[in-house]
Amino acid sequence: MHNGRSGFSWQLVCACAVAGLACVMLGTAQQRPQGGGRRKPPQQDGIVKPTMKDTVRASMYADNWFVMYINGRQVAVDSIDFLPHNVVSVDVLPEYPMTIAVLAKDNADPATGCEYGRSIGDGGFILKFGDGTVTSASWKAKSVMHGPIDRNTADPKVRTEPLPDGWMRPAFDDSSWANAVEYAQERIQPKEPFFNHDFAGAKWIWTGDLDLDNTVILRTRVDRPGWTRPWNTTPDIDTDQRQ
Ligand SMILES: [Ca+2]
Ligand SMILES: [Ca+2]
Repeated sequence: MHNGRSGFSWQLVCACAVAGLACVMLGTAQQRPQGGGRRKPPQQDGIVKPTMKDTVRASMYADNWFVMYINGRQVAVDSIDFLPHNVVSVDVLPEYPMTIAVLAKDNADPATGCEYGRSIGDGGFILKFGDGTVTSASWKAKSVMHGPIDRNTADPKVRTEPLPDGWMRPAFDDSSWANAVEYAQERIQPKEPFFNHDFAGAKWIWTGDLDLDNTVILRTRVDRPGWTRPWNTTPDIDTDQRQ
């Protein structure tokens, strides 16, 4: 009978569930330290370490790729260089004043500045941090690769210049750079991942030529007057070293 087989199955399920629960409880009792309380990890006297409460979430979207430095250190790189368009979202540990420096690239052939053969593509970058930092025209922007010059796709040529020494470092003087230019979202036409993240209040930025400036560097400094580090430890590691 259908009902009889169903009842047998439920008995079996219940028996297994009870046995499983007993095993879990036994395991938990064995792992719990004696005395019942949770033990604190050993900690050196006077040392205060940063915690996840000190971090903020950083979200970035680039058309088409970017690498980001905070206070001179590389902290994020777009994991997908071309397509599909994606949002990179990471935890960062801000220290103020905080210099954010971004190198962003449109999808462009280094030899011609074109994409898909002889087409001209456009760029765009947007960022928002959990501390309220957003991209805007207050950022500085500079192009280091431009083309095709005069939009001449029949005989495409590019203009490049070397990255300035130390362009990502806090002490770098960007006062001669132009301000970034804000672009309307309709002009950028971001793809779906953008709408699944919080970019409220952030502006799309680039240099003054969204089409022909294909590699750009962007900088800003975030000040928090009166801010002091809640922690007193400093890193011993040097992440620039690979040994
Ligand atoms: Ca372009
Ligand atoms: Ca593009």
